[in-house]
Amino acid sequence: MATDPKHLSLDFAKGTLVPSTSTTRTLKDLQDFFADTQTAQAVLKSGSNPIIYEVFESLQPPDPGNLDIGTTILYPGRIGSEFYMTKGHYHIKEDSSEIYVGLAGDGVILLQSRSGNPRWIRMGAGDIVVVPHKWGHRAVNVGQGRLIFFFIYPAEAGHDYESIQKQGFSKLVVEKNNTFEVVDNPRFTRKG
Ligand code: PAN
Ligand code: ZN
Repeated sequence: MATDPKHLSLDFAKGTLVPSTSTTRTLKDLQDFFADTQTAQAVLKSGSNPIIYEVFESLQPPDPGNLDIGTTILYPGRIGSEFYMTKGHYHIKEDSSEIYVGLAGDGVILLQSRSGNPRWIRMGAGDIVVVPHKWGHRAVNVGQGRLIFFFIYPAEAGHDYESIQKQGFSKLVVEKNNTFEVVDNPRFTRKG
């Protein structure tokens, strides 16, 4: 079915997209994703449930050729030594790649193959990260301000969060001496 052309407006500084639907992810949603689950539980128990990120999306019917676009605003902060990050996922339809365009802030995009082969790419304003198909991807905010990026991917891609929830990424991005360090995730078991 033919889709009508659309116009949207993106505020590069704020990261808001109009019109769009928004989703807010808090620590409660991310508690199984941070490596230091004890600290995550302790923060929640203290009655605090910080916002980790917000997503503004313009979604199309999941038909071949359609593209979904949107923005992510990832707040600065850490749980233990691990920087605030998105859940991260693989695309269920494995031939779906994605483009991230950095608009503000200082981030690291963590990528990995299904077997756990890791890569990481620095992303700030003006940086573009190409996520090839089959690569799991997660954004991490290693800066002091908000990390804001634009994304575009096939509407039929689908998101597999479960694999990440169970195993995590093979690498963690942690604070060390006022900067970031990429270290092995002790919870991750390499496959294949
Ligand atoms: C992005 C992400 C967005 C939020 O649009 O969905 O940054 O991250 P999580 O989906 O991992 O919570 C994307 O990669 N879409 O495919
Ligand atoms: Zn994706």
